[in-house]
Amino acid sequence: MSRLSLRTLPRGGAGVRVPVDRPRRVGVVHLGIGAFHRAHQAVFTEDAALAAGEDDWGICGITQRSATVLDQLVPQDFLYSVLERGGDDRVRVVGQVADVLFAAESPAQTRSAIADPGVSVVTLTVTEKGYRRRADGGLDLADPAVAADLSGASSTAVGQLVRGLQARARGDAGPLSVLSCDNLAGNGGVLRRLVREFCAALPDGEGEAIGGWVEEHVAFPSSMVDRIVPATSAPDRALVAQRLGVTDHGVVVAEPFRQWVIEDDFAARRPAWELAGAELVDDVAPYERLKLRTLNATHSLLAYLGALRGHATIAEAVADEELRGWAEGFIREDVAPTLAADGLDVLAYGGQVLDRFANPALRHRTAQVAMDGSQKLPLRVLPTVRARLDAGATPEGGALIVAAWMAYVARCRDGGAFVLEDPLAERLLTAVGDRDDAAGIVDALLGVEEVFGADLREVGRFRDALTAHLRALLTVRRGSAS
Ligand code: CS2
Repeated sequence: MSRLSLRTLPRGGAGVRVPVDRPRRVGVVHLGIGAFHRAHQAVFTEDAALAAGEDDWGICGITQRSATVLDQLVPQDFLYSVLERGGDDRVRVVGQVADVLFAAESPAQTRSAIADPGVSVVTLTVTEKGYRRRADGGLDLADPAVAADLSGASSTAVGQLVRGLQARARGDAGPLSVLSCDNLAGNGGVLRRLVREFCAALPDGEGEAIGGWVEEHVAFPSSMVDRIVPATSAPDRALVAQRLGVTDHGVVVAEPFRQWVIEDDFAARRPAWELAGAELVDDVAPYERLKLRTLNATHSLLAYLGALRGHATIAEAVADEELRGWAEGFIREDVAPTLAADGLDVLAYGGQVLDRFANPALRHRTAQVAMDGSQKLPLRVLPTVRARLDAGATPEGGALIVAAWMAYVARCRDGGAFVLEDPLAERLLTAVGDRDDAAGIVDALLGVEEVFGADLREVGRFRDALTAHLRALLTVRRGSAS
């Protein structure tokens, strides 16, 4: 079977959609062109460009970690398909990506892409850990990759961005909007702060000039993104090949649902994303809070508790009635009261989220969502925990999620099929050591300030709730092992 490309592009057919027109020029640079971007912002951008009749919103994708995306997309003229799983499994070929660069191999081209006067938007999906923040939210200048970028390397997203902005300032290429699409509350403000701190840390006064230019020319709108995009599997590729009649090495899988809420604060032209269903609003914060604290937190609950119970996928975990009950209890008892002031219907939203998780065709692995817990819990679970504690309540559901993560870390220490994929893995496993009592494990992990700050370990009520949940989780395991 031949491979997907402009030459072999099929004409479409039942349940297949192919690009009508391809962009003539690049208008967006995207840092972190993984599966999520390709199934989310790229689709919105293609729909927006088609609806507005604009052909200058091609995407230049930058890959940070490996050249895999290049191997997938270059031989295919950057075409790839999105397989929408659930119901009738639709295939859509997306043609909005116009170029892909591997930053480590092409730092100069990466800078030129950001400095191109035709580009007016840079978007990012580099995951929580890609921001290289300290626990207090500032740029981690002690991180070796950040330090290397400050002296001229180009391996972190913030480093690539600032080097590109310097080139843009030199070339007087005009204002730019930088739009973070990662699951961080206030992601625009977070990124602005990191860029400022990177500029300030540049040697020899270099930073002052670029810092000033950024303040005047760059906007950092926040945004909330939502679409479940699990890792692609061999059966997904086979299904696409069968539908298209050509093979596609770049297939991404997604649920039918997609949402994008964007703060309407741009410094220059942007794609007409509202024509593709995006919501442009004055304040994204309530949407971000709702999604992070409900969807993402419950995802983590199902990932850790599900994995501990031997459920391979989120759909299996949410079909486990006890786990679904705990997820509902967490949303009702902990999340809803905390978000009451936002005036959104948390319970209805939570119900829809759990129904989306139940989509059996997605096969989203619990181990995938369980990754990087040290980076995710502080953003999606601990704000709820702190808010409940401040209100004088004990967040039982929040404590259950944290305890499940702790049990998962301990389980990874014990080996077998469990592997701790986390930038702090070594630190966490060393902290746990060979402890196997609940109080000892809670004590050791609560002491990891990068995750829990210095406050939570002092709250007796929280520590007690954690210990009780962890004890129950460890007992079940011992029971089921014997
Ligand atoms: C998930 C998210 O992997 C995870 O941690 O919670 O990637 C989730 O699927 C997306 O945020 C959905 O929009």
